[in-house]
Amino acid sequence: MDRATREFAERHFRGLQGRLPSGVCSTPERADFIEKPDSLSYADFFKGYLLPNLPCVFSSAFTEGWGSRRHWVTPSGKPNFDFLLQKYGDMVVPVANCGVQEYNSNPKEHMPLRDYISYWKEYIQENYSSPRGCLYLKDWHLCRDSSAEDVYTLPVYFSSDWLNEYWDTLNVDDYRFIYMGPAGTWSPFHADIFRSFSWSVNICGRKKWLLFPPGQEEALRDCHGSLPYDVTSPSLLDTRLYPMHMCCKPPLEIIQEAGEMVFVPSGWHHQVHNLEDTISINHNWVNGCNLAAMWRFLQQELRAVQQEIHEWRDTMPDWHHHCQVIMKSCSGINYEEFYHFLKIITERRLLTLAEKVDMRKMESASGAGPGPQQAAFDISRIAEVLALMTANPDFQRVDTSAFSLQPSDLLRQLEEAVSASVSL
Ligand SMILES: O=C(O)CCC(=O)C(=O)O
Ligand SMILES: [Fe+2]
Repeated sequence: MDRATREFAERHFRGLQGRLPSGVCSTPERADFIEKPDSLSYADFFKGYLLPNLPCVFSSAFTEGWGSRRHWVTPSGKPNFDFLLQKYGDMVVPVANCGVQEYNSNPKEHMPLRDYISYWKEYIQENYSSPRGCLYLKDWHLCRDSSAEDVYTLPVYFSSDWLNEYWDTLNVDDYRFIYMGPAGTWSPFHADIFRSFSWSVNICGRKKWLLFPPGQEEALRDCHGSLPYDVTSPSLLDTRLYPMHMCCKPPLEIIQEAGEMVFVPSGWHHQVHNLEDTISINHNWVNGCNLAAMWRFLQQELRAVQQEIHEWRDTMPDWHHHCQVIMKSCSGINYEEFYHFLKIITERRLLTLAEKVDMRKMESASGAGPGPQQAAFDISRIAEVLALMTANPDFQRVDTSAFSLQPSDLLRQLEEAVSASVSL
């Protein structure tokens, strides 16, 4: 990131004064299509899509050199089952049954990739049908479970990714996924975990995306306040069931071809259909641009838990602590872990700023990507969100006595770093 982009970004967030961009943003007619890799710099992407939280599609030229596009695909553009079997056949993968609705998702089982590929081949032979239903391999953590070298290279636009940076330091998990499935497999209506961004590349095949800007989902709630499982279901036209549906604008539709890369902004609800036999790679990611959205989401998650067990509030000692425990098991994160996440990212950015002279050389050499200006921007975003957090009564109830660094001390360090980086 260059200095001008950082100033632009900091002005953008100062203008919001701690609020998220308000209300429903209107649905764009179409998503921008970026044809040539050298026509869009990191700063262009940052200012044009990440900050305004707008989707875009990158052409297949951006992923031309990826090993997966060479090895995982046959010359006719179909999944290369032989290669995948030989390389990954023994690995155990998660598989969802698209034909069975369980709440707003699908039941999942685990099986060796070998068995999933046998199923897939049979499914094709039987004209895309099977007594086992329509099975979709989803959320396979290939990078966590094996070396994914030669599979793909992280595009620079998506390199400020604190979620994966944080989980990599803990060495237990990641938010890097492989999806594969026959034509007809699909992902039900959802917004991504923690209000993260996602990017998704088709290694082969085609997808149809239906995207709704943040806030539009309110018009898609049913008479009980629940979001739909399938936004294409005719039941949405029943005004008794979906009383606000007529206020909902049609979604932004994207047809994503082989090799193309879709950027999904934070908090945009979406539903995704594989139009052909498709393999895709995606990451979920959070950074300074959607950190406040993540914090707001965590507060909503806690509120939902509190509502669920409110009747025990007066009789249960440690009720607030129990809410945090339940939140961690339902949402994968609670306030303590979110604080730890902010602390780890802060420490890494303070290191970058301490080494800024070397980093500045690096930045100018590569011409893009994170460096001291990005670190300074990150620090300013964490400072803003941590200030909100330390003022939050539920966070104030978290027992921080065993924390290696008290939140007030971290906030002071951040504020000092923000002041020192003004002249950077
Ligand atoms: O490709 C799919 O089925 C779902 C992908 C998705 O939801 C995402 O990348 O956020
Ligand atoms: Fe998603």
